[in-house]
Amino acid sequence: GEAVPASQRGSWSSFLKSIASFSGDLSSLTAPPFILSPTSLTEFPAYWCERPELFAAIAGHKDDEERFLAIVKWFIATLKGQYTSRNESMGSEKKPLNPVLGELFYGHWPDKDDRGRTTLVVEQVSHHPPITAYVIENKSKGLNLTGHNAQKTSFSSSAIIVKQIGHAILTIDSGEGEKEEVLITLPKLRIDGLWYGSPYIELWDKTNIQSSSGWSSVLEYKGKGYFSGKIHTIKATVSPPGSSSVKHTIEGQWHIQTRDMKTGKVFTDVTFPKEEVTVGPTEEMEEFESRKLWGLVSHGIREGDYETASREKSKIENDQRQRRRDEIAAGTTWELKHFVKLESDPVYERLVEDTDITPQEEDCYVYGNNPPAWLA
Ligand code: 0T9
Repeated sequence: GEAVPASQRGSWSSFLKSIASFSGDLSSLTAPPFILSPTSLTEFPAYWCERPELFAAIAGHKDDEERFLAIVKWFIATLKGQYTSRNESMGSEKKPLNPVLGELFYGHWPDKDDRGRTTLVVEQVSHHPPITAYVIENKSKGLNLTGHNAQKTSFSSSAIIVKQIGHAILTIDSGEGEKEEVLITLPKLRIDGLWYGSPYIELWDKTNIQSSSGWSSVLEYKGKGYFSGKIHTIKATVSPPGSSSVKHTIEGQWHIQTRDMKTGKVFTDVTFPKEEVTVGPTEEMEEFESRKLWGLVSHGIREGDYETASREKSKIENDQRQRRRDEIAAGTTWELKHFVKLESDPVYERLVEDTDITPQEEDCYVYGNNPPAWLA
């Protein structure tokens, strides 16, 4: 492959062979150095808020329909960061660091232009299988996004197929009357470009956004060769309460622009820079905060010092194995810091009633509200 350094071709092809003969948790497979990312998966939930003004804008509408359109707009605008930003910053999709149980990631987006301050709390709530839980809050606007993420991977001819397990619930508290609750399901992914050593993501299938106000949207994803022949294509339809009739249709490419098909007006435009999350200094972090925990590994990967990276990674993994052994010996289990596990999410159950959205199949996590000191 072209993007694979000559010295790593052998290990890349054996990595691909192991992917092909394997399904389940890819995160545990050892990959050649050139494809390693210095960033842990616990940082990924920040992608939900890299357009903080669009998130805040959701709270700015009294009308149910207008507010719902603001939700769809914010959601579509997050896709570019979620699914193409590694290609932009590192040249291709890379294999993220596999978080340890209890790994934490904290950050915020400062208040600016009346948008309010938005905070992020992430915790790795399971290691096998990897599950990441997060909460993003803008208290001054009454917004809370709580979600969790896991993946089921399989291999099909030349691509990795990723089914995302998990969902997000957006709660909007206007301070008057009942809170609005909105379920967001997650798209499926296809990772192509593997043979050349330059993986990239395409989205497929769909996302449902279902609000307790009754407004709903189905967002369909297609890649090259489907409805427009273009990459990263999206078509969203928005329907009023109690009806499957379509009131709005939005079409375009999620990494560039989409338009409202009725008015012809631009609906989302992500061709200007996003705002990365602000994170405190690493020196002040606790042991399990992602950038502190992986500091030496990430540094090694960034500097091309893979010997140090792999030595430091082994140290972390051995420490984890020892902790699990100690827990078994002591008859204890790891205690989560911020999240509580539920077998089923009552909000999900309620919102999918009378819809054709798949019933919840996985455990879920709710915020236990034990905020880190800096956030309180
Ligand atoms: C939630 C997102 C998710 C996490 C990543 C599949 C993937 C792990 C999960 C779904 C975020 O909101 C959005 C974006 C990217 C997804 C990752 C892309 C990826 O390749 C990894 C998997 C586990 C791999 O590392 C596969 C091997 C690698 C060599 C291909 C680059």
